[in-house]
Amino acid sequence: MNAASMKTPTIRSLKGTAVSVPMKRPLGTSAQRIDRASLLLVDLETHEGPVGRAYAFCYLPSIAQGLVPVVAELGLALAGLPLAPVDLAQRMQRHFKLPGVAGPLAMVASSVDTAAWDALAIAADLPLATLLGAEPRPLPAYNSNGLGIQSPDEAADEAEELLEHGFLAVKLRLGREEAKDDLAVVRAVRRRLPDHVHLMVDFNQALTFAEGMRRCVLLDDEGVTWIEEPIRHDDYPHTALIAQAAKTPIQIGENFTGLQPMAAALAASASDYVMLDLDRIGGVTGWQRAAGLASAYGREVSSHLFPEVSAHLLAATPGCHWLEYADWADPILREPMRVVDGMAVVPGGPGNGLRWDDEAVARHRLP
Ligand code: SMN
Ligand code: MG
Repeated sequence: MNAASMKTPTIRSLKGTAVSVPMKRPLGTSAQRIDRASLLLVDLETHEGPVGRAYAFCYLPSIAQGLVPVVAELGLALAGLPLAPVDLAQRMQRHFKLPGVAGPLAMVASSVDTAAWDALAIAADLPLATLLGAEPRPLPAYNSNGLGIQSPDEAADEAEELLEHGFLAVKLRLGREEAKDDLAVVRAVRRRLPDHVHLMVDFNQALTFAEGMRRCVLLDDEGVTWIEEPIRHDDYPHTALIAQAAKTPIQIGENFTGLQPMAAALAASASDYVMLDLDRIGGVTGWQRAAGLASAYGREVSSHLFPEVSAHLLAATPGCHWLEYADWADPILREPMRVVDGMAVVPGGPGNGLRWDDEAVARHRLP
């Protein structure tokens, strides 16, 4: 290889596209019912040819739409720069310094980072996992589709349906007014699932501290693998007290925006397990740093959303635990993620494997 062919590619442009795609199984959380996935698709073009891709899960259609010009403006600031994600991350921190790298702006910075790593892996002709130093391998996945707030019978039926593709774990949303109503659903679902199937539960921050203490201990002997976000996501001292009181491991992390909250949570022993959200933690660059932090504290690491890219990252994460599988981006993907015998398949082609189905994108595009 001559020196010229080894030059770092340079960024040509960034493009954001907002889409809203119907979800097969609506998700009724304690906070809100979601029945469409509002996604911001990010394309990063390089002068040399490789195009990097990522998407952000924006929760509301207006957020996806509102971020399209933000991506275009960031593209003007990054055009011509080398495709060097660590340097780009610093540049993006500066770009968003005054408004603050939080909420939707953190999603933009994270997805551009993810797209940059994709383009880099494509330029290197390697799967992202391989570029990060890990062999692509099948990963244990839990089925996070469906299982929103619903009746015990409906939840038990749905839990059974979710075992298709050999899933060995599912996640149930909790946080009803009354603890006894949550408990009735946990018991109905647990009874219906074979013993070896894991059942995770997620309160989505529904409880006060006092209720959290009471309701997490109530689940002590109900066969639950983890209890997620029982109280406010950023109340680490009280989450730590709940983790001490409850037998079931406590899981938090989907709301860590950047490394500082995660460092504070780990220092406070807030949870037994941590999960990382690619779009809040800082894309591939942020995830790798977070994986190091989790490893220093000896914590198991799971993923939150973005199964397609998180699979590459989890393969390269010490303490790799569970991949959260959801099919929410499938309608706009040319090759949706595959799960075989409950294990997610890390795509073996170059890059992270995200390719848009252009016709579907046009159909679901938001104005
Ligand atoms: C969740 C994910 C996506 C939208 C709403 C809620 C949930 C999870 O907290 O962990 O899957
Ligand atoms: Mg959650």
